[in-house]
Amino acid sequence: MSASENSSPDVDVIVVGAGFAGMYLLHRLRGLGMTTRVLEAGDDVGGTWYWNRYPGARCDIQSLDYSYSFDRELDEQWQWSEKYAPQPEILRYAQHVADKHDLRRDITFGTRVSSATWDESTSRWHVQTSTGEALVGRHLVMATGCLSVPKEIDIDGTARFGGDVYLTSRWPHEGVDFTGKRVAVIGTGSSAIQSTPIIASQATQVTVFQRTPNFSIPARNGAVPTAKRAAIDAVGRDAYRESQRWSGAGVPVERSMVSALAVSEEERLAAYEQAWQTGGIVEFIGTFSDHLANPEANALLAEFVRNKIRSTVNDPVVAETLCPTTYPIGSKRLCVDTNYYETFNLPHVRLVDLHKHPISTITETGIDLVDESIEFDAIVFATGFDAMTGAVVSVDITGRDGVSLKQAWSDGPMTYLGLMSYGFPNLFMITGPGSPSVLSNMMVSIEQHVDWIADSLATLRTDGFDAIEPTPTAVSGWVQHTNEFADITLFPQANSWYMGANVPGKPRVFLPYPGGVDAYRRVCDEVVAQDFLGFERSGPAGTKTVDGVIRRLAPDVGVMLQMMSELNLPTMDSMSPADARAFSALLAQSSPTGPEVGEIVDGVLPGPGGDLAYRLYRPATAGPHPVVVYFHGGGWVLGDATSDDPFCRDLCVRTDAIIVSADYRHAPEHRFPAPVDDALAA
Ligand code: NA7
Repeated sequence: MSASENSSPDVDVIVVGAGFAGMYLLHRLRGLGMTTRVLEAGDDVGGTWYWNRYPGARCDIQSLDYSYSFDRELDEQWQWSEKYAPQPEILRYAQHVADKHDLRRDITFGTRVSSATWDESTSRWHVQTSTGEALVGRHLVMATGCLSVPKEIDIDGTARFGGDVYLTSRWPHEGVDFTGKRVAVIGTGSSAIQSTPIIASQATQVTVFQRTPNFSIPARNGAVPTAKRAAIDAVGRDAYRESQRWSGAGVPVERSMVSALAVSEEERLAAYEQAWQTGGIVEFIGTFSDHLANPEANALLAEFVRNKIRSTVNDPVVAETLCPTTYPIGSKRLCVDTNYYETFNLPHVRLVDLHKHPISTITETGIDLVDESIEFDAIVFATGFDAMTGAVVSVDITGRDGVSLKQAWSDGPMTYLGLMSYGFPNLFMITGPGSPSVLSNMMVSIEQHVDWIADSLATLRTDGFDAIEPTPTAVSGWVQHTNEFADITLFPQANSWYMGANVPGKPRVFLPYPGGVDAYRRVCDEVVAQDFLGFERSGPAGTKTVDGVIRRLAPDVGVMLQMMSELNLPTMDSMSPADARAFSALLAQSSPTGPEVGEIVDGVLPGPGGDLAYRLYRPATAGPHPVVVYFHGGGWVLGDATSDDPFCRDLCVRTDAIIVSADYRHAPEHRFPAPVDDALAA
């Protein structure tokens, strides 16, 4: 045994990043008696909220939700000044937590991790920092945030510009006063949407350079809503926090089970208007159940927002330019603003559509478009991030057999649960790709990941293991499940940073897990309950591999079964046929109506046991059309020729075929093979 094998590691856990994830992890690990070193590039805690100090920066999830739940005393004592707290207040909150829990003594600031190498012989991570320090740790946790590495500025001539250059995500700590300045804002994502109105309130001239318009809804910011506070008090803080954990997006809102297509236009618009007036991205997208899954439903919500833009912006050409039309609403993160669209009514604010007037170069004094030169004193780049994977692979991580994480992820991130990768034992990620992360209230997802990691490390120790790694089967199963889930949503239709599409050369893969915080939490809990399904653990107690795939069911089927289980109904097979039929008819009523077809004919056909009803759907196009005979699902017991009406309409329109939906005799009154005979007759 070599000397290094005998020696203890410097620490049990090395944590990269002292944002909300790294801070809570440090607190948890201390509670377990594990020695921990946190390395942080910034000079203080706060992560995202340390770096993103641009004017107007604030959270887009209400502060009562976007806050830690682990410290009940903190939760009760801390008073947010606004519904959506501004960046300085969120940073103060992070600093307060660091003070309260005396976190800074284990955090080394101003230190970037440059490389991390796994030593298989000793089961240790060797970490090298920008300050020349070398550290050895048993476990390594990347708490590096999802939006922390700015996207490289890829506009020609940027270095030549003689005026001031700012990056929203690296804003000067002393702030910037734009009074009397001519300012260019490049980009129209959330950072630009939050900062532009404030920049415009100071500057003499503001020009916003837009490549792709974004959907934004009003924040309706102000004091913390008394109704929300009262709702929390009514159920009690613990119960409220628990309901966050078991919600779809980490914000407890009632989940609509109604399709946007299943209600009248009047009812739909009233629901949209109410959500528009109250604000909240989760609530707005969630007004109906199918905005993120059904293009037709999505188009209705998108048009509602476009109409709001049209009625806000005075100049119709500017309004139309601000209207997103090339991707479904919600497939890029919905923005939340205060007076963004209104800002374009100010005489000194101008919008440049980069599709019509591309930038040819940045010059010493301004920006040259292909058809115009504009002079500026300052340029603000609000051009986004190398999201989700950027910060993880920016550290030169080398796993087993000298394979780098960058190589392992060259076709897209390969993770199990967004927590770990094969070939990189004892390396964890918090809110990594393949976990709900940016599709959720980050605080809820951070706490869940930290708790899972801390609890798992404690279990490993108790069980006599010191190394853990997912199996290749588990990783590929999870990646497949995540992709299949994304494919039943509209997310892949946008060129978003969710898809890695904003960074040239980055693989086009949907990065977060779209199944929801609640479903994901269930998965993580099940993995542990099934003796760490999908993991190999090793150490003094030997090696234990529990191989397998945690989710095999098609995601839409899984969602349906979950929804049904939440209704707490008796199972179908325990109902009488009459009750089961009534229930199935009730379910059918809540379906959207389906598209218009050319013609619908109801009729009867002669069957072996008497007449059988059918409904025929004829396409609106000129024939001849092929004919599809369709038998409704219903386990031979339920349904009739019209119970799958919306689906048959859809099938008719999409396949351009005549669909004949035929009835059959039901069991148990008519036993097998009666329905098969009926099918043959049809
Ligand atoms: P985003 O949402 O990625 O926005 C970046 C914006 O910058 C977006 O409008 C981009 O247009 C634009 N962009 C990027 N590169 C260029 C170039 N070269 N030329 C012109 N325009 C460019 O980042 P944010 O910081 O605003 O927000 C990130 C998240 O933080 C946000 O979703 C919230 O969750 C909080 P594109 O769309 O690529 O055409």
